Amino acid sequence: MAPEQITLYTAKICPYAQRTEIALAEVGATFKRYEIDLANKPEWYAPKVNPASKVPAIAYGGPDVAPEDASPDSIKLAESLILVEFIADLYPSSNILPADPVLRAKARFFIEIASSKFISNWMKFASGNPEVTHTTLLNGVDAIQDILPDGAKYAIGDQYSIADIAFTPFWARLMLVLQKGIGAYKVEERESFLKAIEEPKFTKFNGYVQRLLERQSFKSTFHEDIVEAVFRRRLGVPK
Ligand SMILES: N[C@@H](CCC(=O)N[C@@H](CS)C(=O)NCC(=O)O)C(=O)O
Repeated sequence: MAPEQITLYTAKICPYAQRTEIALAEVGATFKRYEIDLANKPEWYAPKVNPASKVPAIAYGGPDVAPEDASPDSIKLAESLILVEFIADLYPSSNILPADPVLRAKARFFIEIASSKFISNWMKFASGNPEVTHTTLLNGVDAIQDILPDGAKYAIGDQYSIADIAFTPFWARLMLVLQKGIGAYKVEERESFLKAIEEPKFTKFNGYVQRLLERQSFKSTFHEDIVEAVFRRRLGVPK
C-alpha cells in the first residue's frame, strides 16, 4: 500500500523534530514541511494538530490541504520516536527498522541507553545545571560505546537505523555548543570534556559519531546557523 500524504510540523532548532526529518530523508518520502516558530506558535497548532503543542507532529492522509488548515480527516501523530518508527513502517524496504526481531530489539535497546544516559543530560550540562558535569556526559558516552558492535559502522551493525537517527541530533547539538563555546557550563568543564573525548579509549565512539555526522540525511536536515543563533540567545556563554 502506497503511503498517503504526510505533512510534518517541525522546527529547525529541535533535535526531536530533526529525528523525523532524518527518517523522512532516509526513506526518500515526499512530504510537506511546515516550520513552527516555537517562540510564537500559531494559535491553530494545538487545537488542530498536536494538543501537546510540541514539535514534531505529522498529519497523515486525508485531503490535500495547506498545513495551516489541517483537516479533521487526517490522522494526527506525535512523539518523535513513534514518528520515526511510523515512517520506517510506511517504508519497510528502507530497512531503517530491520525486519529481524533481534535487530529491532537491539535498535530499541540502543535508543533506551542513549536516552537515559546521554540525551537526558546534555541540555542540563549546556544550561549549567551543576548536577551534570563533563564526567556525567563521559559516562553516557561510555555506556553508548559499550553497546556499539565492534567493527561495524552503526549502532546495530552496518545498516543505518532508527537507533542512529534517534541519537545523532543530540550529539550534533552538544558538539556544536561546545565547539562554539556556547552554554552556561563552566569553562573548565568544556575543556575537560573536549580533552577527554579525544582519548584513545573513545576511538570506537569517535569513529561512530563521525560516520553519523557525515550521513547525507543528517547534513541536509541540520541547520547549523539557526541552531547556533538560537542557542547563543538562550544559553549565553560560559562563565
Ligand atoms: N518527547 C517529545 C519531545 C518534543 C519536544 O520537547 N519538542 C520541543 C521543541 S525541541 C517543543 O515543541 N516544545 C514546546 C515549546 O517549546 O513550546 C518528542 O520526542 O517528540
